[in-house]
Amino acid sequence: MEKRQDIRNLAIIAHVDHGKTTLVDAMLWQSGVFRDNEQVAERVMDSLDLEREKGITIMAKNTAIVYKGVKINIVDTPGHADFGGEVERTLNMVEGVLLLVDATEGPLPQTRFVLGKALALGLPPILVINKIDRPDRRISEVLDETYDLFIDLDATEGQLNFPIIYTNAKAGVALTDPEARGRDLVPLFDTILSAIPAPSYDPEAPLQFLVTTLNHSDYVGRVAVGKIVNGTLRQGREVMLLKADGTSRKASLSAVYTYEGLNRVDRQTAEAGDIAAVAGLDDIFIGDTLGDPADPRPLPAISVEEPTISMVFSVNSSPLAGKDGRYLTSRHIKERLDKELLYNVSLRVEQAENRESYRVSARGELQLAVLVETMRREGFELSISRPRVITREIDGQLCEPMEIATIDIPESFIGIVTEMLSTRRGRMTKMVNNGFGRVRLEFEISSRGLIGFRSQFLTETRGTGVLNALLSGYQPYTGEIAGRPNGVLVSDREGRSVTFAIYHLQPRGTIFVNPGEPVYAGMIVGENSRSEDIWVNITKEKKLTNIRAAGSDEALRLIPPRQFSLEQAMEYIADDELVEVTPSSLRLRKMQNRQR
Ligand SMILES: Nc1nc2c(ncn2[C@@H]2O[C@H](COP(=O)(O)OP(=O)(O)OP(=O)(O)O)[C@@H](O)[C@H]2O)c(=O)[nH]1
Ligand SMILES: [Mg+2]
Repeated sequence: MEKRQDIRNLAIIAHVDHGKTTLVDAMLWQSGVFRDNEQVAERVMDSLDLEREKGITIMAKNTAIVYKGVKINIVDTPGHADFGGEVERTLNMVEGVLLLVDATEGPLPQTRFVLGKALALGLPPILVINKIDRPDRRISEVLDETYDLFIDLDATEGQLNFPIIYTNAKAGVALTDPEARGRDLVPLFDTILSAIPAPSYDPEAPLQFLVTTLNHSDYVGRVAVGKIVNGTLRQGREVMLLKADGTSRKASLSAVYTYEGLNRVDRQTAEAGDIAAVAGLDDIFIGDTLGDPADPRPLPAISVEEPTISMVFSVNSSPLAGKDGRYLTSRHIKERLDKELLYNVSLRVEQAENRESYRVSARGELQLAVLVETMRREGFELSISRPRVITREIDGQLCEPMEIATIDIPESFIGIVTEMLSTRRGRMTKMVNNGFGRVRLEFEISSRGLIGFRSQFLTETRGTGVLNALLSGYQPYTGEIAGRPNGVLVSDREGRSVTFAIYHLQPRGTIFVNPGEPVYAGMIVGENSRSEDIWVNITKEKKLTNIRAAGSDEALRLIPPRQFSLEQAMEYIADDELVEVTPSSLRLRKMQNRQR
């Protein structure tokens, strides 16, 4: 075996929001990728619209910088648990990881998940304690908690000897001693060169390129990103495409790229050890190998965790369908989902019971919500059902996905939160008081029990609570969990909502619509304060019995309606309800348009 001393490949992994993308920004700036006066967006790697809006990374992305003559390929990964599949795959192209941990929050569920994957692959970590500028930082405790986590995950002696770097990613400062002063990321760059192994390869072996990510380019079509394990990629050269299912065919590479800063740069050749991308193969998929036609040697296929939650996507059948969307039919929806499957490996799509519907399975609600949000921006209309967990039969027993929920709250909310979770059949496994007036609780709870919990939790803790959850595996079914405690107010006819009617319905619960909004029979216009559903006339006008009363509607004070985000709407609805999604509106509705 030989080593590419001029290359390092690493992935940055962490729990959501611990600062990965911000650190990549600083690394890009300090390695001279941008001109001094260049206008560059903050968290430049978060380039998708939804990533910028939500402030989170959704897709893993590649970049490369040069430091002391060594090319450092960096993969920025998402920290949100729903996109854990992205992280898992990208670990197949690197030789080490930067594990970021927030200096205040410490290791959280996703830290455990991503670190577990990295250690299992034998990747050496560099521990980066980030956000050391936070006034409430607690560096030594966080360090202890991180060591505990490594031990808990059965790290080897070698893996436990990780170097530690302290950073303020926002200011672009890295230190080997948290109390020292610093100006730049040099200590981090130097540690990367010394602690992350150079990629090794077999100079005698034929081409082996493992596909770990797919991108799309309007110019060249599908672009497959991965690591050149052995051999050389050459533009125009004939290669063997070895599919993960065992079939193979010859193909020719129309383009070969490597990374330089934020760009994918065209190359004649790319050599073993580097992270590269190829174009020209429209049927290439994640887990496939490109090999030498004279000596094809497939690499082990990549495994991705199975989906745990599913939701039915169907045609928008509401009376208001087709008003503002461009893509309405089940064929449109099917084609769009098929396209998504090409890039989104952790997703599954199957025909649902109804011919016009598809069951889409994913790793979590946010992953599904992101897909729906993307589709509506592209001009789709659809209706979606309440998310359901995917159960499995294990040894003849019905099992369901379980999660570890980590909750940070002010002490005063312990009672209410514990009660909410126990009615959802959660079991408290840990309680730590950090002494800042906040406590951290850990619960073991079914994924089913967590559906709809997040919004309730935020309301009850007045927005001060932080909830993180991580799938921990399958366990026997935990029993019935009561659904939404409240019934809904359902419009019994088509028309427009009217101030007068809303005013008189307000005392019954919480209204979801503004005056003047179109409504239809079966549309949910509010929440009942009691448990049953009531069908109401929200279009009722005041009878104009005398002149003075006319127009006095303005005097009726309305409480602002409750508005739902897509995720909140998905979590809110019951089994016999749907969310109607169009490019410009979200409406909740009953599946039936008549009271039964
Ligand atoms: N005070 C402080 N804030 C930081 C630091 N690094 C990052 N942040 C902030 O933390 C927030 C999250 O940063 P991101 O870089 O998006 O975190 P991330 O790990 O990429 O998040 P995901 O990709 O969604 O998992 C942003 O508001 C950053 O400005 C730091 O060193 N100090
Ligand atoms: Mg990020």
